[in-house]
Amino acid sequence: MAELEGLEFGKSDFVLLDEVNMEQFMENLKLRFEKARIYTFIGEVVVSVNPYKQMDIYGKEAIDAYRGRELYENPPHLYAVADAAYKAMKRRAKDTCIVISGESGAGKTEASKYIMQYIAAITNPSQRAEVESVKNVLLKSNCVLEAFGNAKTNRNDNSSRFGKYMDINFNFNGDPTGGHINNYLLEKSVIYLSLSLAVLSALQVIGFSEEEIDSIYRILGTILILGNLQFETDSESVQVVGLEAVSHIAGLTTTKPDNVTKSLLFRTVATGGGEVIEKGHTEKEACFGRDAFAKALYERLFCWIVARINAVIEVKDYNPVLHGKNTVIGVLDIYGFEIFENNSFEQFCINYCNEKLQQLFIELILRQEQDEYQREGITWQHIDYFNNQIIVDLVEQPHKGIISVLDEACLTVGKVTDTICLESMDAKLGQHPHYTSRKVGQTSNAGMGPPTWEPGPPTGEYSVEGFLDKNKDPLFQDFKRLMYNSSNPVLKEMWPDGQLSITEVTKRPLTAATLFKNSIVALVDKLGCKEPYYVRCIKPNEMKSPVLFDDARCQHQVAYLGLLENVRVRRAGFAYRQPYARFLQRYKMTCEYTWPNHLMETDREAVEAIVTQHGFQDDVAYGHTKLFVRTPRSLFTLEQERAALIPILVLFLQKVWRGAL
Ligand code: AOV
Ligand code: MG
Repeated sequence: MAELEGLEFGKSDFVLLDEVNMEQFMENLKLRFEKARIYTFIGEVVVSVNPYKQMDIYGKEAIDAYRGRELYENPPHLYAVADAAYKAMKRRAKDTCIVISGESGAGKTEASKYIMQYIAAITNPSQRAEVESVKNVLLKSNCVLEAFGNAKTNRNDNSSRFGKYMDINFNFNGDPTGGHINNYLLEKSVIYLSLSLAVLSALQVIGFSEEEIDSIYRILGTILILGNLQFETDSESVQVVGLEAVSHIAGLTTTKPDNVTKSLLFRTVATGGGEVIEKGHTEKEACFGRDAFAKALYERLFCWIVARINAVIEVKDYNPVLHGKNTVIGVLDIYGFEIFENNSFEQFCINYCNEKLQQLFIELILRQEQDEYQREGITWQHIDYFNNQIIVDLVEQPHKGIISVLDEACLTVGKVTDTICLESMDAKLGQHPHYTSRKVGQTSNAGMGPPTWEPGPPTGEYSVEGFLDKNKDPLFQDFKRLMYNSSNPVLKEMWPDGQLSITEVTKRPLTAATLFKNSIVALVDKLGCKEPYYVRCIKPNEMKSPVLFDDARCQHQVAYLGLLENVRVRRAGFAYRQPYARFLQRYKMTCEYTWPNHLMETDREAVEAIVTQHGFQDDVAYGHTKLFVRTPRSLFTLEQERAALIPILVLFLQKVWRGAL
């Protein structure tokens, strides 16, 4: 618990509040924000409030202050968490992850960048060239992904429209040897973008070839032209307005103009009798096809870029026997919870993802903690918290969750409209305490989120208009084939499914919602088996103002992030725990009764001897199999003593060894 700063800056760890209640929590949070102390601990969790101004707390000097230090030795900072995760990885060979959460504009992406910079700065002290190049690619990849995947929204000028989970692999030296990026792309709304010189140079550093970069420009050009392409209906048939657009697209994608026109105006369909025919689009269908094509071009480009970066940073030739255990730190920066005036399928998915991550937080920090105390027979008062599993279930339960109803509607043959789909949701979910729906004018809305539970996450209201289309794969096979037949190998590589003939594609692909759900479930599994570190970001106001602390908005976030419960659990709990044998192994040298071996009946008694000799018996509890230590400070003393003893022991052992020779 950091106590290094004066109290005029508020308490640097919420665990130190006189009383744990919302009022005191908010008072402290506000005071610290006003005093430009944007970070505060809850034990090992960092709460961050977006300062909306440049802070002089990053950079080399600060990094040096945090490097290798214990969490409670310095004021709260992202660097402290990054260092804790790094130390756990290096000292205890643990896979760790840093999960950054908070709503849109709360500062997640900025935090993830500071964390990456910290890790880059503290590793590879010997400047080995191959490690430097891995670090370089990891850092540069961010710039590229942001250029392609961020956009201005109402809530954030630089909003991530994709989620990013980056694993960084480390060798036994603690130096990065590679990594892997998982992207959770969602909003395929095309960002018309022009590549800055910085992005171009980043692409080159990562190792994109001239041909690949040229192809990226060509695809972006194609997307731009598609955005302006119009159709007209004369007499019976639909035409493209202005033929130069078509030849332009054909030129950029190295395809034949006739084939471009054909894909824009017709679709190939297989009849019931197995016959393959070409069916002309209506003007509306042609527009729909064009937009789906542009979005798919963008999506495939993005995924291809990620795959390309992964190929560069993938750990190659790692031999665990030669190189020791390969450990991982994962950094998760995902799109934050967002509610706009009008919320659609994308918001629904984004918010579902955030519910899942909140669930993981509850699971790991709150529930596991309580369960463990119970298991170990340690007296402790149970803490109530809102478990959002019920909301997660509402979305993802097989057969009766929202996604399942949606999928069913998408698979139904015949005309199913968004409204009909909503009706079947009503039928299945009408009784659910967190589900309501209503009709507003022409469109229908389904609400998700607790109407009665206060405080709770914001109630999400989603317009079902467009849900079905967005959930289906809306791209006609003709476009895929067109791209697959391009003589540009880069483009062709992005469309392997274009080689399928129309009769081969009858198998229903998984829907967008199910694919998304599967990827988030896989993500949560991945995070769940690592030692988690959390950064909880709070957005102080809606104006992007550096001086405004909107009490109500902040309190709302504190509530739905479960921060108060987090403090309670932490306060009631113990910062550190270890099985007796492991504790003994590490610290037996610090006590005369346990070194080199103890003569007690049990390991537990031996551990008691160490604890008593160091005088922190009031700060611990003895579980069935583990020792629990309340404050890290006690442990710090032990660590220091151990560190001081090691060189002496080594010297001693060397002498013994030489003597034996
Ligand atoms: P987000 O990642 O949480 O939103 P960002 O990290 O993009 O939010 O932060 C939004 C903006 O807040 C940034 O562009 C900065 O102007 C400012 N900001 C955030 N953190 C800091 C900081 N530590 N110091 C200075 N300015 C900061 V979204 O991606 O929308 O969920 O999908
Ligand atoms: Mg972001």
